[in-house]
Amino acid sequence: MKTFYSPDHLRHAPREEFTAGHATPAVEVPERAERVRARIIERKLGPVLPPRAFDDAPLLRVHNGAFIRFLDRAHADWTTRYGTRAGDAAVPSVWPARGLRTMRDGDIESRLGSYTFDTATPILKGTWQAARSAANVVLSAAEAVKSGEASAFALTRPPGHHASADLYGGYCYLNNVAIAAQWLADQGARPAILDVDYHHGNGTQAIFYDSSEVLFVSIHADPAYAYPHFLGFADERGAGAGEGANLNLPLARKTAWDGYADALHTAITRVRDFGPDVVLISLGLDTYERDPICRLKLTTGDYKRMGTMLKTLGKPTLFVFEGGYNLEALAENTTNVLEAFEDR
Ligand code: Q9C
Ligand code: ZN
Repeated sequence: MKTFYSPDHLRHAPREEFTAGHATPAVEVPERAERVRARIIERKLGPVLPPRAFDDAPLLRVHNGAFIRFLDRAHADWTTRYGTRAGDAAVPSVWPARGLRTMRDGDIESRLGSYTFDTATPILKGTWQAARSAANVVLSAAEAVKSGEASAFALTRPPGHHASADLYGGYCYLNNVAIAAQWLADQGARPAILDVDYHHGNGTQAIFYDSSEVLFVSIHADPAYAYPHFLGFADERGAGAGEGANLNLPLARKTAWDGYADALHTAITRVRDFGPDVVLISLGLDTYERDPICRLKLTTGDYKRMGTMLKTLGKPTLFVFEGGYNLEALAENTTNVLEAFEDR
């Protein structure tokens, strides 16, 4: 299996996020992708290739143009406003909640509050370059699958599935998997997205909610107790033409492989019934039993079982890297999925 990777992700190196009112050490760090890349080479999964440069058109099929311009300029605008006094990271402290007015062309504070929904997703000097290169990575991997590869892995960082058309958050800025799915649909394909990250892919769901062109299925910790808290419930089934093309499978705390496999079987059945000609997997490994911020109970061996089950779909498959924060186990868990999928 070909892996696509850009070292530009190293430019996005958060040191802290704000969780439960405290500055806590960042978990979405460069070492994540570096460890996975090293393990792919050690296990001889296949070549690790640089992306080619795509223009902005595929991004603009998914994201709002003003949002993209905001992301590109936000850190410079923050520095102009605050210098180094406010530290390295642009993070808002106020939001246009109910009754307040969204201000997408206001000052930097208004724009930060209007374009994000949490305090965990800092904008650093190199964030835009990293996110923009991740879009090239996922598009290059999509192009490989489109040209006949049975599978490909986009080793994207920062992740993407929490970002919607005009909102960033959850460590995500551009929605990598959505950009690839829309690009594939625009090439005439019929894509299905299966999101196995611990967290609900609220951004991906929102982007395709009204669409019957792209199926979205997500298995995740129930938002009744888990981030992103405000989307990802079982009654969200799509709207308009997209009615029925969205399936959420929320899981109870501490679900282990048996319960997880039931949901995965349901998800795979729905994907098969949709009749896709390409499958995109939002591959988060934060369902792991010792993930530092999550509460499901998958083991390192279970990721092989996951790869074997995904293989039964028998479709060209694009794996897109999302979350997973246990640095000791992340590379093994990731390559277990990919290797089991390839095994014949
Ligand atoms: N107290 C991804 O896995 N912070 N994003 C949660 C919990 C945000 C996760 C705070 C978690 C985002 C791609
Ligand atoms: Zn996650």
